[in-house]
Amino acid sequence: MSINPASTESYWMPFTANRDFKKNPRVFVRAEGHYYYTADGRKLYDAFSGLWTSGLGHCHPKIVEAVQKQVATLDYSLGFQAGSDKVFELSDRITSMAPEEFNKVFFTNSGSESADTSLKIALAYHRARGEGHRTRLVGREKGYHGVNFGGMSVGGMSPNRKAFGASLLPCVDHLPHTWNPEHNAYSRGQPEWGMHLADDLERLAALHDGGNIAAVIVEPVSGSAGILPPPVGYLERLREICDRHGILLIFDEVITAFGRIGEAFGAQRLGVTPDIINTAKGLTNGVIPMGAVMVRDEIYNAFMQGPAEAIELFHGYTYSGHPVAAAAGIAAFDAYVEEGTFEQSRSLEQPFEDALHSLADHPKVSDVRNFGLMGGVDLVARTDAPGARGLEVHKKCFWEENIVVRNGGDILQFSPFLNSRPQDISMTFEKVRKVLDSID
Ligand code: PXG
Repeated sequence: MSINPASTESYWMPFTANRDFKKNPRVFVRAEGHYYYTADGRKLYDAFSGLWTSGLGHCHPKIVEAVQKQVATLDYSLGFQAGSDKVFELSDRITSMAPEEFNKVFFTNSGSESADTSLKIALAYHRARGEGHRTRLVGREKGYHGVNFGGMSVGGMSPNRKAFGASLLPCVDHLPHTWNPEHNAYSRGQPEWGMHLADDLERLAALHDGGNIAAVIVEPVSGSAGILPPPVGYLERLREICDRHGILLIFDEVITAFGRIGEAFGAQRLGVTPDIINTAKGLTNGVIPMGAVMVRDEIYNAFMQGPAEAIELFHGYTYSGHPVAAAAGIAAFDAYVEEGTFEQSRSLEQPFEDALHSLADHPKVSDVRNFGLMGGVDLVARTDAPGARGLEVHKKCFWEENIVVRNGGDILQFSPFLNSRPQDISMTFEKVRKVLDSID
């Protein structure tokens, strides 16, 4: 078994308080099912299922076997002007579960790459149809679409943007976010209030002449910003406005796809069909990095013109459709279907909602929100130390309660396994309450 690293100094950790972390590193050496293990033999319950990634649990035997077999059979395959058998198979598996208009998939390696790929496809699609003047992109405040330049520009989480302000894409607008504690605090599921906020897109269409906007990108349920479910009627309204002005609607389903909200895709659960769907994370159950962008047939078809020997889209990654990732994806899909994972996820929604909202009366809690198996708990921030209380909860949960709870600043995020045991869901919130009681 590996041991704790002798030094943690050389590694510049992502989205981490490096100096604080390195004083007392939290390092995993193994995972199995719903648990992580540390080098000193501690076993921790994972209340975040990886990073929204691993809904089936860690080291799922079928996925492990498929990856082991694939890496020894075809470790890498040229992906440009050639492809592996596995990527074609995975592509069919994804489209077979998608809304019926979606029959084409472009592979990436992450959610960030899916975001930038979708924006590029939207711009190039309009150009291919002779509407190259559609150059504007619309995101939303509090939106998260990864960390590359496109996704960062349409994203709306200010800490992720502020150091790079001068280099953000031009021609980007943001819709207002939908969280307003005066009107929709402590909502269970979709809040009743807030549909009208979608009308801001109509305002932007008037401002820019609707004909100049290429696409709007939103997470059907905002994740990173703290779980903001769409108000009732909001996504429908966005869809209507997009249709009226010929704007493409992109759903960033990096979190919401593959059972997290009880269906293969959030679009199906929420009953609104976009034009492009971005995925990653659960596509391979987090085992191998991979993302996928699905488009409606008419988008793909718009590119299929000119000489058949000409490349239609000058975009792609060395690892697009990597065979080992594709094998992991196929095995994940097998498991989702054979184990009835999406139905199981749905059956856990009510116990999860009840357990999550049991924290609502805690004096250190200022809001609680949920949709599907996504939950957010806002903590009251300490004066002059925003984020400190959230990080302390994460650390105390890790060291004292043996559970992994994610904090984004002072917001605690919960992403239970899609096949959780109900008693582990209750245990999670009992432990979090205990930690909240024990800190200032
Ligand atoms: N879009 C969405 C909706 C995401 O949630 C990305 C894009 C970027 O994916 P990659 O694979 O490039 O990281 C994400 C990622 C959190 C948290 O605490 C969530 C993400 C990343 C970091 C933190 O909720 N999601």
